[in-house]
Amino acid sequence: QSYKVAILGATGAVGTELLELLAARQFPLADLKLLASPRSAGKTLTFQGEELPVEAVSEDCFKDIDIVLASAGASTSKAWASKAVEAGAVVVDNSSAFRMDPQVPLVVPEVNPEAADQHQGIIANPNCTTILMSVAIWPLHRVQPIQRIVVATYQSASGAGARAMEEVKHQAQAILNGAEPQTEAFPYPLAFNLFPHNSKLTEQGYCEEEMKMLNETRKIFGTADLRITATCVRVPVLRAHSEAVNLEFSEPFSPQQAREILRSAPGVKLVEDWQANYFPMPIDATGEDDVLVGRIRQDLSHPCGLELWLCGDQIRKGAALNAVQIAELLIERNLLKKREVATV
Ligand code: A2P
Ligand code: 11C
Repeated sequence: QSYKVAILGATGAVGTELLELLAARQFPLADLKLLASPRSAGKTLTFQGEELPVEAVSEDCFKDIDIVLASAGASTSKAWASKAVEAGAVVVDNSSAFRMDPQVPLVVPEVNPEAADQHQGIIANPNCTTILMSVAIWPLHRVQPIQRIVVATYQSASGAGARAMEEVKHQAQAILNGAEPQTEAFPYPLAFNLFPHNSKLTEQGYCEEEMKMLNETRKIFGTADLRITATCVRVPVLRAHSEAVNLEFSEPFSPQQAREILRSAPGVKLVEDWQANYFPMPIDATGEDDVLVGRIRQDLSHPCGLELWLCGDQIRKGAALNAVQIAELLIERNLLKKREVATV
């Protein structure tokens, strides 16, 4: 069996990666439709050596589509997801539009694949920082429930899209040429700089990105009372996010045991060379499927505390790969609507 797939936001950073992953993973495609804004209508994108046209998203473009992989921002998803569902598709949505909707499963396949079974047409892909942290800490949480998480993130430009990645390169060039860096996608120059995450601030003093980590992790883990605090920071890295994670358990959790668990955990690669002081770095995580985890150590300030450091490709596991894995899960678990299944 093969399936008709549409990518909404095909021209973006995540959309481009979705195209690569569908090809690399030999996703069973009957047809692939590329959708973006009217600005991109008439463009073409290469898929498996073939030039495919990009269409502007429209009322009738979801007809006969089985799966929509949406990565065009929350407002675009809010405008089009229900239309795609009405047309009979299942939408895997990478935006924040529906993540906290109780009717919408929020899925990291290594953590809560069974949540997908309850879908009603839309499945949400979590925020990138949340996906990366969840993959790394869930295997520990299963052995001994985590009581509290304190996390600081070091987030790359890619989280703000393809334009932002170009902007940081131009800024670096401008600075090296002695010129003023220009800002458009970001509020401040990012090259040779960093700033607290540029999402909207809430009344409690946390920014939206930080609140996403709190709320989404709780929903994915199914633990409404898990205590989490986060500080999210944008750093001048192109496309992999890093996170310093402090975990508190109710009993001591030895670093050695954590290492053993993570060595065989799905989606995780243990990267530690203590002699060489070599641990996960965003350049090593770039283009990788796995979340790189290392620098696992006892928290000296708390007998039941554990410290770890992780890096993961924001565009890949943080977005596109997780979405494709969800689509694969829909097929494996027979969760596409019957009438939508296309035959070759
Ligand atoms: P377009 O290239 O036509 O603007 P990124 O996250 O890298 O910035 O990419 C965003 C993606 O979302 C792009 O593919 C972009 O298409 C698409 N997009 C943005 N706004 C809309 C919209 N109103 N309708 C459809 N697609 C949109
Ligand atoms: C960032 N995580 O790195 C954000 C981008 O809710 O999907 C993605 C925001 C989201 O800036």
